[in-house]
Amino acid sequence: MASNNSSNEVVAHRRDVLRWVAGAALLATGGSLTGLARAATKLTPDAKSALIVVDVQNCFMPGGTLPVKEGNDVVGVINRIAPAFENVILTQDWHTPGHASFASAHPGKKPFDSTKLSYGNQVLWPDHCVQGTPDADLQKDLKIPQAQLVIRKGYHKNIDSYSAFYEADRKTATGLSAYLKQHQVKRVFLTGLATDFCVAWTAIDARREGFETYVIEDATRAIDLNGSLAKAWADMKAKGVKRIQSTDLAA
Ligand code: VGL
Ligand code: ZN
Repeated sequence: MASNNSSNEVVAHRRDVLRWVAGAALLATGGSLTGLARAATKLTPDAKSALIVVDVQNCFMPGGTLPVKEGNDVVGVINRIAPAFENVILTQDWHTPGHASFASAHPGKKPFDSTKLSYGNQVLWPDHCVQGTPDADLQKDLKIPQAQLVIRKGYHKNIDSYSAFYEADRKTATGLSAYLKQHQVKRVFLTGLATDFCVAWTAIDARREGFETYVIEDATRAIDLNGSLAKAWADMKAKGVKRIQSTDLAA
């Protein structure tokens, strides 16, 4: 029957159109099916997710004592995504005067040299983020009123702590893992400074503690000392850390 035929044709045509749209979408993502899935599914932070904002402090801003290139650029990105998170943790690098990670505490050493401390190799930094100084304050434009915990680290004079979970002796826990677990957090999203030191070490320890771990790349900036950034991404990847962009979030 004519009417049947034409409606069959419409169905067939619609199917072709759908096939064409799927093909075009696949082409647009460079032929990658995972790209297609990524375009379709955004990550939605839930009650089991926490945003961790690492060391967004004056010391790491241009003009601070250990400036990270474009360090101030993370603030806007973090402010934009933070409202999507019910759980937000901030960290602060919080060193004693004369801290063991400071080159000034090691006669004959200069900033960015290395030395051996009791727990292993230590990069030596300019004096930075000293407890109670304006340099150690959180960057003033960071707007995350719901942040529930500020975790300070690096306050033991003879031990550094890049990670927000374990100090550099790899044994002394900060308590962050237990805190997150008691709040039923399963998934952490990392932002802040610096990608290749405090963010990377925190990400790798988050995996060690069993958290699903994402680093939001455009919400971080790196120091990149002797190839440290490429090495950090490779180490994070090897531990199952997922590298995403802020646009991958439904935020
Ligand atoms: C950091 C070097 C020294 C960081 C802290 O926040 O990545 N880097 N202290
Ligand atoms: Zn430090």
